[in-house]
Amino acid sequence: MSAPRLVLVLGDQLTPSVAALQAAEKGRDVVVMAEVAAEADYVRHHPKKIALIFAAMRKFAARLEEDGWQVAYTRLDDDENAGSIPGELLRRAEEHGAREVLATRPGEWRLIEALETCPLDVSLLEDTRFIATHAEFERWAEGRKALRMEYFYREMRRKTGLLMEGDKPAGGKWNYDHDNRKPAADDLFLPKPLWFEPDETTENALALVEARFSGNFGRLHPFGFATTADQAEQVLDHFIENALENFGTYQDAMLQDRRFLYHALISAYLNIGLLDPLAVCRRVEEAWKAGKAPINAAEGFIRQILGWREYVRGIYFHEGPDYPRRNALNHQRSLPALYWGAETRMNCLAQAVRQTREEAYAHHIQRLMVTGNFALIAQVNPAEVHQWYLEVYIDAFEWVEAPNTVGMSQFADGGIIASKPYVSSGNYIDKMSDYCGTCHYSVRQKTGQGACPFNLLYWHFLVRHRDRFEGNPRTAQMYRTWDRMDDARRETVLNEAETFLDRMSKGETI
Ligand code: FAD
Ligand code: DLZ
Ligand code: SF4
Repeated sequence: MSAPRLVLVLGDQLTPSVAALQAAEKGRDVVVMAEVAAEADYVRHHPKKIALIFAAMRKFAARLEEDGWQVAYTRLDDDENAGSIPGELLRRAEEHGAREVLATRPGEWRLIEALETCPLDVSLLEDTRFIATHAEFERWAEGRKALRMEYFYREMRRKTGLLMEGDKPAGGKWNYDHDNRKPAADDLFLPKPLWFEPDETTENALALVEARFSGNFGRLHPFGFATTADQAEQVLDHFIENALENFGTYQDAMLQDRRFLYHALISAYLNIGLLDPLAVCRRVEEAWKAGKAPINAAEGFIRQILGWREYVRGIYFHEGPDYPRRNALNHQRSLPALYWGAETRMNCLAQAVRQTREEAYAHHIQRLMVTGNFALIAQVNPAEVHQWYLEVYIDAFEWVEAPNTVGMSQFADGGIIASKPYVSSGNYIDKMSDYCGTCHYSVRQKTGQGACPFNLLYWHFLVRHRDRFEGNPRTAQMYRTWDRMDDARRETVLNEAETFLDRMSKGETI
């Protein structure tokens, strides 16, 4: 029999359809899975994220063994653990007399480079779990002046036939976002997230994480995440049955005691391989066809996965390894301690951070228009913002996190992803949430003692970057509003904003 090959399956590649497994031969090849310090420590991940990945890896390995695969699995606390993925491959290569490695291209430049320089014969196979191939994205991007998601999304609709009637979009419009901006009223019938009581395997992973990572930001217990593909399917079913109908309408709403609203809570499962993106979109399309959800909900949801998720991945690989370090606006302040749970009087931030610490989850608008918006108008160094998002969310992997943070949220790529900076005064937060009612600051107050800091920093940001944004049709109107204010008021806003930023930089409670 020919020599065995090693088949690498990473912690976010947990599906039998992953390319390396598809290319391998059962009975000949050895699947290598390893919990390693290099992956668990390269940032201080939220403890829930590490527990999810280790529990899901262990269960997936057991499933592969049941299916007849030979699996060499290394636990984090195994004595011989080499500490890194290339180290584990070398150790297993020696053990099994193997030279060749089949690997699915990782979702992060750091690990791609580590595999490319590993002294074994590593074949990096394209990750076929995505709907667009790299070649398709590159063909779409070639020669375009602006890489806007909306046009890429239309290509993907045509490619997959999702929500298409012949060559026309279902219902006559490509995008129903216009119907999707309602603030939420608290609703007693809001769906409750599904909860999975930890089994023995999950309990073991939790104990390991508690022993090794309890210093990381984030609460480990209680832990009720799905850790197998079957359970992740149940989460999807639950969403389709109970929340999809209202997903579009309340997509941007925020309520402080209703953390999950009508969101699907499936990003982590998609990102680690427990759910397949195209299959998820097809399920939602079926629900729409069956009359279970209106078009604005189905289209809004499918756009997030078929459009945004595929698009940000395309951008991450198109732009290259330096992308997460870009800083087009030259913002240099440090991330304030409130992001790590230090006291703040800003209720919106306190709520978003508390929820993040407890759940490893915040929905898109909390990430974009509360924590992201504040970091941007407070002119925080985007590299620090990027690191924060990578550390604190259960679904954070660099290919999806960096474009969302560095590009969409911080405008640090100079406008490749976002056609305008996502900044707002307190008004937007007040309109979309119930945060302001119980805040120390007054959202209606524009200056003076107790004025909402978003109201000051918003203008300060726009004034500082006037050269860049004044000519942008999407922000030009704001400069006209600013110019109409009287001089004294403008001076007060800018002085108060400076004072606030100085206090923030000195570490005072803000
Ligand atoms: P829903 O709101 O129910 O949406 C359904 C699905 O659409 C999600 O599960 C997700 O797979 C996909 N999706 C929605 N928006 C996006 C988007 N902008 N980019 C990619 N996919 C999207 N998402 C991650 O998966 N990992 C991250 O690390 C991540 N970091 C983010 C950082 C910032 C600053 C911002 C603004 C957004 C980030 N997002 C990230 C996108 C989005 O916030 C999450 O995908 C979403 O909140 C996950 O919750 P959900 O499953 O309930 O999503
Ligand atoms: C995120 C993560 C963690 C915490 N631990 C492991 C691990 O021990 N072993 C592993 O194979 N993968 C892990 N991962 C996922 C990787 O970091 C992920 O594959 C890369 O970031 C590329 O997306
Ligand atoms: Fe946030 Fe300002 Fe509202 Fe307070 S008043 S919750 S700081 S937007």
